[in-house]
Amino acid sequence: MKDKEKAVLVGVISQHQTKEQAEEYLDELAFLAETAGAETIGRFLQKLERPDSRSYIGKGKLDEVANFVKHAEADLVVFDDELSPAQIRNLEHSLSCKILDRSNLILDIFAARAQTAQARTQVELAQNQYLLPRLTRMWTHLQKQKGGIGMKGPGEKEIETDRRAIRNRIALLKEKLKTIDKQNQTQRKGRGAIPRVALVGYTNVGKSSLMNLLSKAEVFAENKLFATVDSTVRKVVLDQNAFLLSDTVGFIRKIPTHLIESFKSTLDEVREADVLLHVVDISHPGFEEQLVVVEETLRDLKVLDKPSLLVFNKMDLFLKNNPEMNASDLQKSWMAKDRDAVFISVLKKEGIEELRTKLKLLLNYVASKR
Ligand SMILES: Nc1nc2c(ncn2[C@@H]2O[C@H](COP(=O)(O)OP(=O)(O)OP(=O)(O)O)[C@@H](O)[C@H]2O)c(=O)[nH]1
Ligand SMILES: [Mg+2]
Repeated sequence: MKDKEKAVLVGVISQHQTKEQAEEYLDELAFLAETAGAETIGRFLQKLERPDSRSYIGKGKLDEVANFVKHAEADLVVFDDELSPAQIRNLEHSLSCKILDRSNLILDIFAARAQTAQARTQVELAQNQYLLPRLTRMWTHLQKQKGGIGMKGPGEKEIETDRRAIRNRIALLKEKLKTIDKQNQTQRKGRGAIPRVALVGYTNVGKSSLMNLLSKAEVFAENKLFATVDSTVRKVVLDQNAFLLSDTVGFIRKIPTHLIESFKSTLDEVREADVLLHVVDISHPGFEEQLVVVEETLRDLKVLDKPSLLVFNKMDLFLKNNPEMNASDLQKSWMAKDRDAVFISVLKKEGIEELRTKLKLLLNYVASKR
């Protein structure tokens, strides 16, 4: 097996961030890099009001990174924000390796994970839209590289073609998606009046694991970001109540805009759900911010007002790290204040009965409104 590509990560600590937050963001970028198949060998952070418009970081810092890249023989440098064509051009002058940004990584992971025709088409659309304004720079600089991270999806053939070909491809993919959407709509209509519950949440919080537990389905779950890119729907019977449970792609901060746009139809499962189960990984140091990122995404999708239940998962890990806490303290805290919340561990199968009870109440409520 080929050795892992060696990656160097670069981020900016903006005005409104603490050093800890910036480190945590870089941890997430490292996790993304790992999921994409790279090994992180260096991390650089610089305090800046905002990323530098020419080279993302300042000249001095860039020299430092360039030096490190040279000596450590890094294969790629990953920047924690989407780079503009001008930034890529300038960085190319200073760094003698592959240059990627956060969006590249996410798109790459999605491309590797997409299974259905719908997800594959959606990812390819997002990749093409991302590439269009960066075409000349990205192509020439990536073309010199032999495959690897950042190169999944559009193949050599497309690399040689021009902007117009990419535009045509975008138009074609949009048409293809329209057709798939129509088929899916018909399929969903066929499901009848059975209530629908959607699992939503940040990536890697345990949505697929919970789906497996509740429906005994075998949905791919692992400790990687974006294990799930497609949607899966399963019928679940809770006592007398049957409902359809859907598991879908997780959210993340700074998600590439094109990706959200092209995944709109996958997110129809969320838009058309009667009840949302918002799963949160309470053991994650940044879970409060993740919760906000998800709520903002739900607001964008105009579904924030749907009946929902907050499901704080991975309580086993949380309690291990915080032995002084217990579930009843949490029930009284802000997390369960003015909203429905349960504290569970899918791993230990704890709190699942309470989750079932609360879900039943929500389903009854939904039924009474019909
Ligand atoms: N300790 C602990 N780990 C858990 C628990 N639930 C899930 N996990 C682990 O968390 C990781 C992510 O689980 P998934 O179910 O794939 O998460 P997901 O939300 O579907 O993730 P994406 O599809 O990547 O967005 C896996 O390694 C699970 O084994 C839990 O209650 N406790
Ligand atoms: Mg999943």
